[in-house]
Amino acid sequence: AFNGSWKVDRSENYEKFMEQMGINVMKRKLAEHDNLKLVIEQTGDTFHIKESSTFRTKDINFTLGVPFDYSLADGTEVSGTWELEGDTLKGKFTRKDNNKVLTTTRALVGGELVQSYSYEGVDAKRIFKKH
Ligand code: MYR
Repeated sequence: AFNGSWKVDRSENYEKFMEQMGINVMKRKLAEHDNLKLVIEQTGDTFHIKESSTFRTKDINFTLGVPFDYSLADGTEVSGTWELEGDTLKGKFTRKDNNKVLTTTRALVGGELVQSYSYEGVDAKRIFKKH
């Protein structure tokens, strides 16, 4: 059900979240208009995601419950796992530079893909539309 091509439509509190992540103001301004697009292809427990934005394009492959490494668009490296709980994907990732945890979820809400992010007490959302 996550399958498809998703384009970010709007964000909530994302600027504050990035600030909490330690991203400088210039990068935050750019990141607010990153035109993030995710092409998600799920086959059983395995996901292939093509991420593209004004920053980069990236191919991501992971299997539910199996840890993997990922680098954020600003270069921050994390390692963690996605799991499926009911219809919600739940991700828990640990930053390699400071060992702090970033949690994230993906869920379909009214035909939109809602991704939530949480880091050190600050929550944000990005909402994607199918296209
Ligand atoms: C994926 O499934 O797309 C790859 C794994 C995602 C890991 C967590 C993503 C958090 C992204 C936060 C961006 C914040 C910029 C500071």
